[in-house]
Amino acid sequence: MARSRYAAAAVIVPTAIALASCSNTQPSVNRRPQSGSATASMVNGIQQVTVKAGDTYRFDPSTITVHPGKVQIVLLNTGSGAPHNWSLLGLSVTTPLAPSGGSQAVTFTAPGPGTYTFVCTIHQRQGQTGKLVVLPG
Ligand SMILES: [Cu+2]
Repeated sequence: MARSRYAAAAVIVPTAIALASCSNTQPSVNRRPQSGSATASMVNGIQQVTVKAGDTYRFDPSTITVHPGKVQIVLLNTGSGAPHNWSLLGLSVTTPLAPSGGSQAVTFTAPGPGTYTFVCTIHQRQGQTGKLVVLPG
């Protein structure tokens, strides 16, 4: 038992040093981890995913997997502060800003197979980003 705990600590220490070395240039909010992944579920023939965003400036889930076809993203703002939106970078797919406690949605046709970045356009610099994975076929 003690032996395995020691081994785990040895693995963690170099990571902590690496994170500390870049902390001078990044505000602490940027080091919050991304979390969660989801595969869209079919609702009335449209793949639907609900994404939460709150006061931590993170999307949950931050990785969304869809198949080709129509996709609807429903953004819930679970925070008590800033509004958020959900925007697929490089494509004209953006929800309106959802205020604290509110929700907004956008429906679009999935782009070709690949991995795309989505952001909150007003908190992108604070790391409010995620990945949309479009599967082939
Ligand atoms: Cu935001």
